[in-house]
Amino acid sequence: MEARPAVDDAALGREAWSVLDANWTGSATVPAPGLYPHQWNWDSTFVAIGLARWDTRRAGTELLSLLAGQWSTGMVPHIVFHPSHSDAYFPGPSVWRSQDHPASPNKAITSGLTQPPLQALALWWVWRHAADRAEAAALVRRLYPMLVAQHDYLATTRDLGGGGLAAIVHPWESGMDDSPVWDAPLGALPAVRYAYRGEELPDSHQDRYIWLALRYRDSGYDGAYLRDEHPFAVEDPMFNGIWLASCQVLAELAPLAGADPGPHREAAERIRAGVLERLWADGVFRARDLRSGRLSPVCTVGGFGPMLDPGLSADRVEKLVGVLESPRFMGAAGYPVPSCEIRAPQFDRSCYWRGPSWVNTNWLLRRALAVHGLTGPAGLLGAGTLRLVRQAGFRECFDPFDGSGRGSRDFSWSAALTLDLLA
Ligand code: 9WN
Repeated sequence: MEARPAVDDAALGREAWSVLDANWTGSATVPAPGLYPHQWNWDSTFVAIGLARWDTRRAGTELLSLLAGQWSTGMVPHIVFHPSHSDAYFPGPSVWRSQDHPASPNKAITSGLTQPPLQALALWWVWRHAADRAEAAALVRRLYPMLVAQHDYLATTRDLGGGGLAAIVHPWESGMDDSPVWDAPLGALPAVRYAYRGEELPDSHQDRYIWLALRYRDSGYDGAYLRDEHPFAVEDPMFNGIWLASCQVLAELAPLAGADPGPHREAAERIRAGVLERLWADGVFRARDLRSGRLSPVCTVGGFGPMLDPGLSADRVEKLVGVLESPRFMGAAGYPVPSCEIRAPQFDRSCYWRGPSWVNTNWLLRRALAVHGLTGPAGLLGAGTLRLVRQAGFRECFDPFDGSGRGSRDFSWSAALTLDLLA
């Protein structure tokens, strides 16, 4: 593995700030230089979490610039495009055509999909840790109605299964693009091939990603189409676990905005009932494919998402922690937390969401453990994550056995969440 000279906490913190400053556009932080030149939804939100203790204003600007891309339906897009780099990432604005849709914002060009609804949790994190309390309270008042609209959108347009959960309609919406969880639903789609490549190549998942995005776009980003026709609809435990945690903190924030916390508590109860009834099987949470009715046979880091819920019962938490600490995940890895269970045939230590460890999911799991008072395991997870970035730098993801870096360098959420872990 690549070795770096040992860095102490102060030097690591300085390096993290310089990555964040280099990736800052003036109103948002791009995920990484080059490969991802636009604002991504959960990337930006993790950056706001990392900034929360240090710079209230910048964390707020990050969230506000993302929410400037919110559609009038309440949907918060997975990408807000930087206008001057529009051709630098495929699929770009010409594929999504957001400007042609009446619900899209006037002043931002966006994708038509969303990503995990982490914004309320980030806002709460900012409010809880803010050095500048007045600034944080003003931010809460400003963002609260936008987050209510986002949650209403999920509870209505995205409850495609009728069981109180939000369905994702594209793997990109999970944030875990190539997770083996999507293999079965993607495999059930017709074979497609795209002329955009200008050459005859075998059908790939990438073709199916584009095909799904175009079908949804060509429906006019229509909710009834999603319910009745769209061939990809999955209830994902991480997406819904994040939503549940966001509902709970929105209940805490509501009084600051002069609003009633009751509806957020009720929403959290509905989602909790939904994940338990629909996604719990064999001692873990699994994604439900609404089109086939099947639960995913493969267990991934996403299956721990509902542990972010402080209301999850102690016996379920115990079972989940048992799986997390077993050789299926952390027990056989040198570094936390493999994105796919190690014993699964699909596990691949070097391929994005099919095996490598990620700083953002480590942060979420550390938070989930802390929420349940498991400070010992939470501390170990935080320390293991810091070991990764100390040794390999702020990489996009890491080999879970030897800790070597994978994917992009100078990756923003790896840097930002390091600042939080160092606190
Ligand atoms: C598609 C930006 C994004 C992250 C996702 C990660 C990857 C995009 C891609 O990069 O997804 O949205 O091009 O593969 O999987 O989590 O938000 O960093």
